Amino acid sequence: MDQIIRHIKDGQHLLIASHAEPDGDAVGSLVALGLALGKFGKKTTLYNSSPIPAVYRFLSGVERVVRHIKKANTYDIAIMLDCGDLVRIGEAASTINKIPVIINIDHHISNTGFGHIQLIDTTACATAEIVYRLIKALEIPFDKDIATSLYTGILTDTGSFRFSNTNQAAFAISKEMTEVGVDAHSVAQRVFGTYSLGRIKLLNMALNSIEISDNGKLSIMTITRSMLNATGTSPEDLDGMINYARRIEDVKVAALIHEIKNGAGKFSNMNRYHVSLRSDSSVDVAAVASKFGGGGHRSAAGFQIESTLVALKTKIIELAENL
Ligand SMILES: [Mn+2]
Repeated sequence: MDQIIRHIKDGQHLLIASHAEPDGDAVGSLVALGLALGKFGKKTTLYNSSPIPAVYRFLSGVERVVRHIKKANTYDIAIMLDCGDLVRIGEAASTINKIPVIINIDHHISNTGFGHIQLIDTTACATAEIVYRLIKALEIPFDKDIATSLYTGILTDTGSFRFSNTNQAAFAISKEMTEVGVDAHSVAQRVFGTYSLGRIKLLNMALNSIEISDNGKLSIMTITRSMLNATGTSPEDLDGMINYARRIEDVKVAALIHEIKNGAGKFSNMNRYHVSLRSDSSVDVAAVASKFGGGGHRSAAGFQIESTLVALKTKIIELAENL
């Protein structure tokens, strides 16, 4: 923390970024730190390679997030948030790699330890918790906008204070942020309040796709590109759908298979898939995901793979039998 503070104080132009296809923690941490360092008198650029999901666009400061960065020598420091691996940043990863000081702030157990300085706390409920500590250590006063971003990060990453990463800090920070002006009801309305009709239709298809392994311990939900096309939805609409597969009685692990694009191979039935894994925490899905080159937390992890759908399901079911 002391090293990071020294670098921030000396920094001229700081690049702050979070992982592609951002969730509430990735957006909230990014915006909160950007607003806070702005108040601290620092020149900052906020970067995310993906569009900000509609449900998080109410946060003040998201309009500052850009999808492209300038040459590496524009910035003297890069602060990477909620990003287990530098490649998760997306397109700009190779440019960021050339920035003189890379600071890695995260709570993923699978973090590769990339960068020059690491502030990784796997007991933190969200990266927003660590960003809170950093803002506090810099003695930057919280205001309603910073507080709302941090609260959104904690609210979403803890699944509304229900997931196993929900700790005392989640409540303590949330209490402090409400004292600074966070309107918990209005945040909840924005983040969880309404769904587009397309998203409800996609949910219907996703529920129909659920398969259960013979031993009843694994559920698989499959979402193809044609489902997204048919419902006019985008990948951000998948957010949270895996929880329906995870909540089924006796299920210990849920897998969401999301078809991303055609495979590079010559066989037309090969596709690139993103697989999200969730467990009731009796199974370490980060360990499972790492076998496929992915990562995450004990009860929430993921990986990408090029495969046929049938072969991929077979692999996942084999895994279930070994649970
Ligand atoms: Mn997070």
